[in-house]
Amino acid sequence: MTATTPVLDARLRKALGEQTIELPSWAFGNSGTRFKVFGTPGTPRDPYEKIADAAQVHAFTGIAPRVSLHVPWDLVDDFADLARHAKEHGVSIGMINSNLFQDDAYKLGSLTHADPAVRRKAVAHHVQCIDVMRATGSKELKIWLPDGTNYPGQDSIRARQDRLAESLAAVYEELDDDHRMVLEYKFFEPAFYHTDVPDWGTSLLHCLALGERAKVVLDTGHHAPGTNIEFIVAQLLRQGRLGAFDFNSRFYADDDLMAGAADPFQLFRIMHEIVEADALRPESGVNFMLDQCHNIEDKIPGQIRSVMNVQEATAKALLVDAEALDAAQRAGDVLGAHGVLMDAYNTDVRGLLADLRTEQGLDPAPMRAFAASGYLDKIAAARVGGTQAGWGA
Ligand code: LRH
Ligand code: MN
Repeated sequence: MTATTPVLDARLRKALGEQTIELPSWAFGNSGTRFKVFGTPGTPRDPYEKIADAAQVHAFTGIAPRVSLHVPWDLVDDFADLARHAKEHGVSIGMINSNLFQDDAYKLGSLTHADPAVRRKAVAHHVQCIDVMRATGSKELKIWLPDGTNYPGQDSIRARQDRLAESLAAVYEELDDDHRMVLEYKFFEPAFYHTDVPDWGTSLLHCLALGERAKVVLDTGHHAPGTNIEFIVAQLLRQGRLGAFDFNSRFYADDDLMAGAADPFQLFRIMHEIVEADALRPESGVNFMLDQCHNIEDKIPGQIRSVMNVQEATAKALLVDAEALDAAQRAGDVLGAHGVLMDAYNTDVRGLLADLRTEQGLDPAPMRAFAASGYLDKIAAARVGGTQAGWGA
């Protein structure tokens, strides 16, 4: 196929126009590794400043209208006021993340702990998160468990699953009828022998046991190297149980680098499965979120770049000639079928997206426009004193 300049037709305009990507509040705070957490001039000191920075990403990309909060990192006295602040900045509150990985009580487990009192504490933490959902208008509770063991024999794998199922049911019970719960899996870390929700199958089994409003979160950094993530996407979509993505990228482990930076082809393959299953539509119920840490790069431009990477992968996936692909696949034309996909992947969509932004009244080049806005200098000058936000580990 000869390289042609893709046209922003009605189908693309609609699909790209209604795409939204949710941003993690914690990406705007300081983060790092066990070796070092670097501070940055202007880093937010509270959730209000985090949301103001997230709103910048939406202002320059037009597709990031929600901010996901993390409890207790984003605790405030008045969550309704925080939601009002978000609205004033043109965004809304998205998923509420619980935190079971920083409390001493959870050293040997939280929802899986052998001690019923510890499990009740962990369930109560989710009741607190559900109250935050009610106060902010959020409809989604996002749960990731660090729970696991470091040595064989340390605890009963089976008993922990039974305790987990019971605890999750107690949390699910607390949800309002219009609330959803999404359960995230991760194959290791901080536990190094077994993890209680290590893979999509385990998360799916617990979600099926809980009910219709429990779905799986797929964090792209939470798989063993070599895992075919788009296969998992296709399978979860077939079950109607893909609730959300935590997009990021990695070269080795849970590196939490910018989505599409380490492996743009993988992000494209994932979005191809989304488009092929017609799951890009907002009604599909799949929440596309970023879950990243900008340890050394500026955080707001890092989020803008990441949103653009997801948008570019989506535009390329929308350019796949579905008819030609289907025909080649049915004909067993291996190279033909592969070629159809690669033609879309190798298509430069930056011009098409620039046109879309211009039509939306946005600057066609968000990174350049944000840099020219002087916002980073403004916050560096204004945010002096206080404690910069971080993971507070
Ligand atoms: C766990 C995780 C989870 C969040 C945390 C910030 O690794 O991906 O989604 O709670 O990062
Ligand atoms: Mn995650």
